[in-house]
Amino acid sequence: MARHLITSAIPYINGIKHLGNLVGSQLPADLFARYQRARGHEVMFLCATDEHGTPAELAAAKAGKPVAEYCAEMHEVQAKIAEGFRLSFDHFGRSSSAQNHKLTQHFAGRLADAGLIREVSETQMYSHADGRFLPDRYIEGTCPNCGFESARGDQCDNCTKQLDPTDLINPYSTISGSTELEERETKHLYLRQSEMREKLAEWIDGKTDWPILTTSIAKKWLNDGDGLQDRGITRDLDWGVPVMKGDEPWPGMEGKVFYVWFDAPIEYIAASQEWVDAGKGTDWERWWRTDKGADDVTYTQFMGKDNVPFHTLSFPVTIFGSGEPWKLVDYIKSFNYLNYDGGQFSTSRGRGVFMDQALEILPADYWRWWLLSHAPESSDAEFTWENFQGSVNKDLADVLGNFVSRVTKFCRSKFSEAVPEGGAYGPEELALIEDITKRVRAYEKHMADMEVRKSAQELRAIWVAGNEYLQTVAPWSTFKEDPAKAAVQIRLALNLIPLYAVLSAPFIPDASASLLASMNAEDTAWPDDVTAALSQLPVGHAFTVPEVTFRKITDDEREEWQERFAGTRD
Ligand code: B3M
Ligand code: ZN
Repeated sequence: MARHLITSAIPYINGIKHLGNLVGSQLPADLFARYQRARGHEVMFLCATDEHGTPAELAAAKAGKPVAEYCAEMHEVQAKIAEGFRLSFDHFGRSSSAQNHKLTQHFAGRLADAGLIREVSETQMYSHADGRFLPDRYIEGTCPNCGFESARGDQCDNCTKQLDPTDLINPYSTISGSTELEERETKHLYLRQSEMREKLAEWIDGKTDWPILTTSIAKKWLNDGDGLQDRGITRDLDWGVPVMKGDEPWPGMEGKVFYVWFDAPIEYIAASQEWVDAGKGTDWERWWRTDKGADDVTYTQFMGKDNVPFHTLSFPVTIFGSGEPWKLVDYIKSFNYLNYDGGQFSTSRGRGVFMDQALEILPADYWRWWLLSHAPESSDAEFTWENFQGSVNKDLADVLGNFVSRVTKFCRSKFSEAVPEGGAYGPEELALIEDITKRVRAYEKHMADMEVRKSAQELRAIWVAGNEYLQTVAPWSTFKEDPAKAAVQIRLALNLIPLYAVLSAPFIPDASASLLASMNAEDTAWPDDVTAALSQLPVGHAFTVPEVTFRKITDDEREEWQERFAGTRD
C-alpha cells in the first residue's frame, strides 16, 4: 500500500469560482485522490481557502462586513459548493487559521536565521482617504508613454508599458477615487530567492517525468534574469499573518503582515494540522516530515499554469531554506486555461458558469464528466454549450445510461429482476472479456499517470465495448431461438454494470453509487481480475432496474443556458 499526499491550489476567498478554476486544480486532484483510494492506497487530500491579501479586504468592504466575518462566511459557502461537486477533501482548511499563522511565522523565523531574508526600505503610495498603502494595481492615472487615461500602476493596458505608480500622471486610488496620494517610506522583508538559484535548477532538472507545461514555466522563470529576483514577502495591510520571527516580535515590522503568496502554500501543511485539531486524525507529521515517516509519501500538487512559478520556485525556497526535513513535492500536475464560449470566463462581467450556478442546473456528475474529459492538459480548452450537450447526451445518456437501462429492463421483462441462469460463455463473451481486460489495464495506467483526458477516453471506450457487444449478440433476438444463450449474454451484461460503476466512480461518483445500489453490489472491489469481476453477480442475485442514470439536455435548455450565462453585468 502506497501513501499519497495530494493538494489542490487553494482558491481565493473573494467569490465563487468558475468552472475553469474548478477543472484547473480541485477537480483533477479529486479524480486522482478517488482513484488512489479505490486502489487501496492511503490518501491525504487537502485543500483550503486562500483568505489573505487586498482582494479579500476589498471584497469584505464591498459586502459591508468585517473581513474576518466575510472570510468565515465565504469559507462556508465554498466548502458547501465543494461538497456539492463531491470534492473528497480529507480537510478543507483556511489559510487564516491559527495553525497557519504559527507555521508561517515559524518558517519566516527559520529563513531569517538562515540569512535568507533581508530588509529593504522603499517608497510606496499611501492614500490618505483610504488610510492605507495601495498595491500598484489599485492606482490608476495617465500613462506617461501614450497618454491613456486609465493606466494601472503596474502596467498600461493600452501600450503595455510596464510602469511604476510614481510614473503615472494624475494618479488616483481605484478604491476611493481619491487623488490625495503620497509617496511614503516603508520597510519590507525580502526573501533572497536568488541565493537558491542553483539548488532550484538542480532540483527541477531532476524532474524529467514532470509535465512539460510545469517544467517549461519553471525553467523560464529560473533562467529569465527577472524570474528569480528577491521578492517582498511582507505588506502594509491589516488582514493577514502578522510579521513575527517565530514567536518573537520582528523589530521595525510592527503592524505589517506577510504577503498572501508567502503564507498560502504553507497552508497545505497547516491544513493537515487543522485536520488533527478537528479530530479527524491524529498524526500530521507522518505526511509532512521526512524524519517522522513521510519519506515514503508520494506528494502530488495540482494547479493552474499561473500558479506554477510560486510552487516551483518560491515555495521550494521556503522549504529548502528552512533547513528542516519537510516533505517536498514529488510531482506537479498543471493545467492550461478553460475558455468560455468564444472568450474568457469573467468574474466581473458574470460571463460563464460559476460553481454554484452549475449545480443549480444539473447534478455534479454531468459537469465532472464534461470538465474532466475536456481538461485543458496539452493546450487551452473551450466550453461551449453544444459540446457540453453533445458529450452529456452521447457519452453519459446514450452510451452508459442506455446500456444499463437496456440490460436491466430486458432482463426484467424476459426473466426477472435477478441474474438469470444460463450456460457457458461463447467466443463473443470471451472476446469482450479480453478486450475489457486490456482496456482496464490501460485505464489504470492513464489514471496513475494523471493523464486525465486519456483516462476519460479509455473509460468511455470501456462503456462503448459493452454497448457494441450488446448490439452484436442482440439478446432480444437470441431469446426467440435460444433463451438459455440469451441468459448467458444478459448475465455477462449485468455483470458489466458494477464493473462500470467501480471504474467510473472517480469521474461520476454519485451515478456510480446509485448503480451499485441498484445492483445490490455496494461492496464491489476494483477489478484486479476482470474475468473474476465479471462473474461477481451470481445466478439468482437480485437487482432493481435503476432510475434514469443520466437524462439528456434538450435544445431548449441549451439555448436558454447559453443566453443566461453570456454575461450581462458590467
Ligand atoms: N489562491 C490562486 C488561485 O486560486 C491562489 C492559489 C494559491 S495555491 C497556494 O488560482
Ligand atoms: Zn500607455
